Amino acid sequence: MNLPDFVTDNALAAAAAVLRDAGAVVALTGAGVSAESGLPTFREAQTGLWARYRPEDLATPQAFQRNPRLVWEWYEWRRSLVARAEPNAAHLALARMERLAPRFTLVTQNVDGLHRLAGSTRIVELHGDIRTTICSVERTVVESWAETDRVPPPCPRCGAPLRPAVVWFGEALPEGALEEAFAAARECEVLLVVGTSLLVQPAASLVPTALAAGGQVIVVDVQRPALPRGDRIHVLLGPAATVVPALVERAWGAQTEA
Ligand code: BV8
Repeated sequence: MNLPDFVTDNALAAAAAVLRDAGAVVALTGAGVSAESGLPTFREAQTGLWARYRPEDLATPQAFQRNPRLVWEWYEWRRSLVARAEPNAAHLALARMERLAPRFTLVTQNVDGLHRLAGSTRIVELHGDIRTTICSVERTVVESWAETDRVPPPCPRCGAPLRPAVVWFGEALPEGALEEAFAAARECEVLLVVGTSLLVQPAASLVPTALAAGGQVIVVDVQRPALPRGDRIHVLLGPAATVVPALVERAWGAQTEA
């Protein structure tokens, strides 16, 4: 597998050895793991009519309160991109890793559902799921609603505006998910960080949590995220869909999966 220029064979071999010897592995993914599935990352400038908006300004309860139609239409646009997206080789390699590592937890900040489509099962979704719609008041899932020219459509039960089942900035993460993610990070020998700028909290704190517990951190990204240097931090610079499969291949070769 031809590696990107920035990933030396030694760096890959060292990271693969750490991964193969680990009893418990946690993977933390961000928008970068879905970039090669054609989904724009959060920090990339958005395209077309959304170019003039910053995601952080739209993904908030205040934005929804102020302009529910604009926020709903932004999510409809993103849902249309997600509906056309397929898992890429990085998603598939992470699903294979779940079957090869003795203990594995995938913690994702993404809301696109591509890890599940790739076959991962032990998934902690920190920021929800863009494909699911909830009532903005009752917070219960709404599977379908009557045709209407009202945007956002009203909840069929209480009439409140519908919204996507994602965690907005300023909203609490799902209790159970947060606890499960931090417990896994405290117990893992290796935290594999793929495609996240580590700018969003509290997800980004999983990295210092794993390091404080004595774990090793392997980072796969096209640029080095904000991280201290240290001998327990391995950085593999390159696109996830190339580097993650190479890492799994190097660690476990053609070993059949459990
Ligand atoms: C909360 C869903 C409290 C919506 C998202 C300290 C502690 C606690 C909170 C805070 C804190 N400091 C600040 C906060 C507030 C805030 C926050 O973090 N703000 C930031 C902007 C500073 N956090 C919150 O509000 C959180 N809530 O803490 O609540 C609370 C408690 C009790 C009661 C009430 C409140 C909620 C945060 C969740 C926000 N929702 N998503 C939606 O999607 O619309 S987060 C959103 O941004 C995404 O889901 C994603 O998780 C995140 C973007 O991060 P990344 O995934 O990393 O994406 P990004 O574009 O940044 O980076 C892409 C990376 O990929 C880059 O590194 C790039 O180089 C790389 N890349 C690109 N291409 C490739 C690649 N890598 C590999 N291969 C490639 N091909």
